[in-house]
Amino acid sequence: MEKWWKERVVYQIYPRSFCDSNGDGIGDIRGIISKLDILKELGVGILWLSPVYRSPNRDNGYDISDYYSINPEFGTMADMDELIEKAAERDLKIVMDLVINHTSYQHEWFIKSRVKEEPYTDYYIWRDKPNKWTGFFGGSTWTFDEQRRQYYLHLFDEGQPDLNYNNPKVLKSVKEVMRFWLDKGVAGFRCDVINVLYKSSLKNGRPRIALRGREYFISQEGTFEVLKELKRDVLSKYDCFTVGETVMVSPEQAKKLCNSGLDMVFSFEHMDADCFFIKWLLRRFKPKRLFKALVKWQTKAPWNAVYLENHDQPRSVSRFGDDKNFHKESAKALAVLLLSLKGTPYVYQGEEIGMTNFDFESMADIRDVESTNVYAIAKKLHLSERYRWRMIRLKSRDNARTPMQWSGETNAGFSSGEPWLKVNSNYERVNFKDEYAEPDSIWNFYKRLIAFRNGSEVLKRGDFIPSYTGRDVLAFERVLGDERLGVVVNLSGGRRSAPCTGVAALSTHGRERLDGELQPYEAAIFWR
Ligand code: ISL
Ligand code: CA
Repeated sequence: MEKWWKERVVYQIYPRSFCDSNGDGIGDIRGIISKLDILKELGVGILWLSPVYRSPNRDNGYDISDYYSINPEFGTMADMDELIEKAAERDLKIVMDLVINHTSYQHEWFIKSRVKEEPYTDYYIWRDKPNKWTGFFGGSTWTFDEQRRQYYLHLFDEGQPDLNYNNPKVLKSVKEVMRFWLDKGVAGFRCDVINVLYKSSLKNGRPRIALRGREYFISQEGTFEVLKELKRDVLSKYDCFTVGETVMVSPEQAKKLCNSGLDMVFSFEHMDADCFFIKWLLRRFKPKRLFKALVKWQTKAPWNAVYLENHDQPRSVSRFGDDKNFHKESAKALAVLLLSLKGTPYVYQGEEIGMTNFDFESMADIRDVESTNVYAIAKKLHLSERYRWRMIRLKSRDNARTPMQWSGETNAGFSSGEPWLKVNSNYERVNFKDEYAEPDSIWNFYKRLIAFRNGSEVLKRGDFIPSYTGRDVLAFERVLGDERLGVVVNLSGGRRSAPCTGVAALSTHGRERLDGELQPYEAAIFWR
């Protein structure tokens, strides 16, 4: 028997945009509870919730002001307990987002740190003078605090001060937080930006276009030590798992992070298939770049967290598929890719019904702090209005955050009130209710694929063996003992041939045999 977290498919919920039970326009925990049966039917086995803790929402919950309470917008601790219980009744495990690189500036620790109240004086990183580092959302990583008359470090928004991992008291507090949630019965953590925790120096570092200073905060020795300690003192005492979100790691570093206590990591190399190194430097998407990065990680990392979408990334069908001419086909082809690679697959809410990027027309509709910051910086750099909007339209994180489209009714069935972020106007065409009813839909294809995977030892555990990486086509095998499954994916709007013949187990085009010829965006899993 493999570990359960290697065998199950994960479903990521962005609670704010999932389902609103009380009409205030904000998704909530009771909304999630109301959808558990549908998620069970889809076949997923683990639910990862983006942060639901108390937060002033500068970064939609990734700025936590109290790790021990639920944001009232989302419900109460009693609702959370009920969610964990009702999920368990259906054998669904709940995974929490653990954001411990930083807290909110409204966290009690920070408020006390500002006035040097012990033991919080050194919970954060304070300096009399800022260095030249630049942060994830652009601009300086330092903000002056009037009360303390010093600058504090924040790799993200100024509302997200970084914790000081040179202070053992910080780690002690973090361990308490983790135990609290594990004792409640959650099954693990998705660890936010986990490889930047430890800052080994505050020297300027060499000049760079993005993330100056990173040689002192990415994957530093101190971070590995922190992870080992968390594993030893907390994680190893529970039947749980961790997936680390890691920025700029190589497969070798991923291995090291896993040896230090994480069970798997989200890497980002395949997310560069449509940009140069940072997401804002746009270039045209090329399937081959995506395939190459995936194959590299498949063959080099110990165990992958496989994903094509999350709450920070544009929608995959708009980005790697064709949401205009081949919406259904390309969404299904991407599903085959996601669910047949080796590793634990992560489906992001809405991906299973082919939700697309937003159709907003101006910054007035944008809510994401990263987008507004970057847009302002681009303006200062005198980039044209047109280019700036193109950047936002293609890459804004709000693309993935528009409300879940449950039906063709008012507000896509997400809420009876005005949603916090505009619904995509294609909801009458793209929505769960219709997808559920239509046997040949994307949702039903996901359901069949997940069921197939859940019942297939070779897909869950088999080796990954690449067989063909073309410009638009990827083919590989999964092998376990003498069982062999072939997988082929065409990510182009043209007909392609590829070395694949066999009997189809699952096909995007309802095909029974593979004969080496593929239709636009055709993909299949087949027996060789
Ligand atoms: O969003 C990104 C690219 O679009 C990344 O730079 C992202 O900010 C980075 O991967 C870290 O993401 C995580 O931590 C952030 C939070 O805003 C993100 O939502 C979260 O996934 C700070 O907590
Ligand atoms: Ca609500």
